[in-house]
Amino acid sequence: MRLVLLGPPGAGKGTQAALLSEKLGVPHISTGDLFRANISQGTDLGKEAKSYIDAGNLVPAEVTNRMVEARIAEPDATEGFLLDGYPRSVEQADALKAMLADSGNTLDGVLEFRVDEDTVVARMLARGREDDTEDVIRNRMSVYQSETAPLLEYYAGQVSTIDAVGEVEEINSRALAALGR
Ligand code: B4P
Repeated sequence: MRLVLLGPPGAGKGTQAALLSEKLGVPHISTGDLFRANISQGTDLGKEAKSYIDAGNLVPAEVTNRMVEARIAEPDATEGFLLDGYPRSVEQADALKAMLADSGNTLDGVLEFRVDEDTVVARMLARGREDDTEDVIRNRMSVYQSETAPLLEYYAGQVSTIDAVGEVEEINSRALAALGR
């Protein structure tokens, strides 16, 4: 099963992806986690990504696309994956389409986690990651609206919208139901 998880920053995509990955038996691939691992290991990719992440801007698409292409080519992803936080722009979505076509695959679906802005800001302030300051969060929200929200139109007909306000387990049940599980 090849799925894309969409939703604003702090919508709980990472939280839900971890649960879904276990239940569906496919790897959880989070571009945010991959960037943070590169930053903590001090790799060239991490050095390049850090300033964008600290400001709440998107890391350039060519860097991100290359990283994802390498990750989905790994053996654990041949039968499927959950993409969390990727694609985040139409340019990235076009790149993903080309990557999948190269391997003779297509997407099986897109889950949109829908939640209001006040809830996500409160969740992220409570989490307190380095890029979770109020200014940076507001910028990430505005980047989401301009760059990522157009993907709902891009994937029209493939999107299942999940109400992402509530308890984690309750939201997980909604996501599984949307997938017919
Ligand atoms: P991400 O790591 O993807 O960060 P996120 O959108 O904030 O997280 P998510 O929606 O997964 O929320 P989470 O489950 O953690 O991106 C960080 C940065 O990396 C971006 O700003 C960008 O710079 C860069 N980046 C990433 N991907 C990129 C790409 N494709 N292209 C370019 N740049 C890219 O949940 C948030 C909090 O809420 C947690 O504390 C969680 O415990 C809590 N929570 C979750 N569900 C809850 C619930 N039901 N109730 C209460 N709290 C809940």
